[in-house]
Amino acid sequence: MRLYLKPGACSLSSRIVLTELGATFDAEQVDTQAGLTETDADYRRVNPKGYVPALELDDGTVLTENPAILQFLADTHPAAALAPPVAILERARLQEWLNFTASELHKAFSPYFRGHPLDATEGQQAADRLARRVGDVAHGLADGRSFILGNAFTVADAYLFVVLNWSHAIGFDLTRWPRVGAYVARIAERPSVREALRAEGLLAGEAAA
Ligand SMILES: N[C@@H](CCC(=O)N[C@@H](CS)C(=O)NCC(=O)O)C(=O)O
Repeated sequence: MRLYLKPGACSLSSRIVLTELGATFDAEQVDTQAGLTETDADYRRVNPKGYVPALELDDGTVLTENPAILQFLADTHPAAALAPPVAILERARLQEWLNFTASELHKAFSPYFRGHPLDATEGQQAADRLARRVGDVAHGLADGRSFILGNAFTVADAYLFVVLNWSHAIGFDLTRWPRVGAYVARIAERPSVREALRAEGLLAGEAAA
């Protein structure tokens, strides 16, 4: 398998899951602006949508969209139990959190990554929207659970962690939501997460592997 990624981007969640699974994979960085991979391949031929992640399977098939990739990895490695079985409510819960993370939380960060500073009004609107969505995560963790579905780490935690962790990059303070801050810190300590962060040069004080 080959994972197309940008360091620290949402593709990191796929890397965390591949690492958690102990899967063998190649990692290829993409310059999405230039549309080129680090081996100078035309990325649009891999993923015409132009963004990461994309997962290329050994037969050349390409799968895109974070929630699809994460569930595919979990479902093809059932022994790792990174997703509840299909057709039970817990699986729908997993999808509920994956969809929320992709379409609500992830997109609430988008204004901060547009490449130009936000003016005061835009900044306030973006902060309010993001606070609302982080509050939704706090609500999901309100019963003191360790992971977003309960007591076990799932692919939803990999994606939720990666997106919430952008708070540090944009200077968005999570202390208003102590359970969310503790959740991010807890997931960050997981060996697979540390290994994936290290591989992308994101472990404080350490260079990229
Ligand atoms: N709907 C896509 C969104 C993926 C996405 O937003 N990828 C971002 C990085 S997190 C990206 O590649 N953006 C283009 C860029 O940064 O130039 C998914 O869920 O996989």
